[in-house]
Amino acid sequence: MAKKIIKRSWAEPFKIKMVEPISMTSREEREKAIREAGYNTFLLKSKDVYIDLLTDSGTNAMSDYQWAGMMLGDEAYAGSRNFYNLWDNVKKFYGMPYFVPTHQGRAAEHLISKIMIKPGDYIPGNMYFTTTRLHQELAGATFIDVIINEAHEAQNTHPFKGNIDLNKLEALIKKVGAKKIPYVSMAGPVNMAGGQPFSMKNLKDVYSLTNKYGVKLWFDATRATENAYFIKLREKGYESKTIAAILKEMCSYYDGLWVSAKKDLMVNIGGILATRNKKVYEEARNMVVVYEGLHTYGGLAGRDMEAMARGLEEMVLFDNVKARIGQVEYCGRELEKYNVPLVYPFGGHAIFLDAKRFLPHLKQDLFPAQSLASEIYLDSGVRGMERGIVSSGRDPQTGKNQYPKLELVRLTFPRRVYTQAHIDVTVESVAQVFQDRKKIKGLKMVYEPKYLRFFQAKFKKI
Ligand code: P71
Repeated sequence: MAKKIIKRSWAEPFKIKMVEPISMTSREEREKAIREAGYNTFLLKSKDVYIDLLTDSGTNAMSDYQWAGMMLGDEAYAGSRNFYNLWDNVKKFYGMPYFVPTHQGRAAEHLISKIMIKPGDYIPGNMYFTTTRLHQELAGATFIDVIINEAHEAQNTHPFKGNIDLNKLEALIKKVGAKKIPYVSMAGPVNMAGGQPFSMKNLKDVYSLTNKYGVKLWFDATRATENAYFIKLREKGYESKTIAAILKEMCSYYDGLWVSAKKDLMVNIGGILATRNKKVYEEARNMVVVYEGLHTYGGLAGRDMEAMARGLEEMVLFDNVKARIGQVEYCGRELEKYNVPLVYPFGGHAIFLDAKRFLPHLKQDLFPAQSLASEIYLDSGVRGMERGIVSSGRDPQTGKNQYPKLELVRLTFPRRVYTQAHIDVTVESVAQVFQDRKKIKGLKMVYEPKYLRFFQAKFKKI
């Protein structure tokens, strides 16, 4: 008898020690909940959600090692020992000598934008992120997208869709002048592109180019270990390097970085601003006192900083990243079996449903991704997030709606939280909605806030 090839699965490198009950709701209850939430999944109460794939931000499960650290919180107003533990690990894992804690990522974005940007400046970046771009704009800059064109094509399977287009970047530098570009804002992986990484080669090239013109390079390192994992998997020469070594090499090309610790570090709250630039550090250390708190706590409790310090040690463990990205990929492969249109390649933190192809009968003005997210919730209580025309917002100059090429629903996976059975239930629900997609008629926006409208906008069914 011929020998069968036996598949060898990966599994999580941890087991469950504590559980949190979640609510199962009826279709009637969900109909009421989503109507009251104005068909915006951000406005749902968590008690009405079954499987919460809104975000991986602050929703992760901490380890027993992190929880033990929470008991060692030194809540001194000044000079908490947890701050120094965290600083040591920021140096160790990001290789940056200077560091200021903040309460979360956008607080670090706020500080760095205020410090570096003058009104009339330009900030090139590899696709926008909502909060990042807003802080850059509020500081007086115009954001310019210099990501490669492939990133805007949901179907394109380029392995590094987070790459910066060097020609676009150089053309901008030549057009507006290096003096008007305080820094290039580079994220990896790129959230809005579908969690797509950049390659080390591209980073090195961007570094050479910016160096040539004397432009600084800053890093949104919020999910940098996922970028490092993709480099290990996809880029020649990195196969046998550790995640920690790849991360350290990535960081070595940047002048500084900011992090929302609510992702990679697997904590519920926290942010990092770190740099090798002493002048920028001194300004940040001074400014953090105004907006966040003393520079040895930056809006955080001592216990939060200890959980972050320990999260830094865990985030670089290969098996952790592999299981995390493996779960995302599992979801994608299962959805493919039902021909659900997705963004390719699968990203690090989420599966992105391609709402334009899912609901081809809806114009973008009818908010296809917003409609799809609310229909999936209605079907099963699974909560995803719109990442399309609502998230993209209005052009700050003209006030007109921006029409992004990507009209997506993000199903985002908190780290170490959900089981494979939860993923199966999610997949079955999306497949059901896909089967019934012709019934979906779209939405009308009836309330629109000025900033980051996707958080609080309200809709009515057409
Ligand atoms: C995510 C979030 C949280 C979020 C933010 C805005 C709208 C919806 C959800 C936050 C990020 C991020 C990157 C790459 C900076 C921040 C801000 N992501 N950079 O994906 O992904 O960090 O939330 O800690 O302030 O759900 P912050």
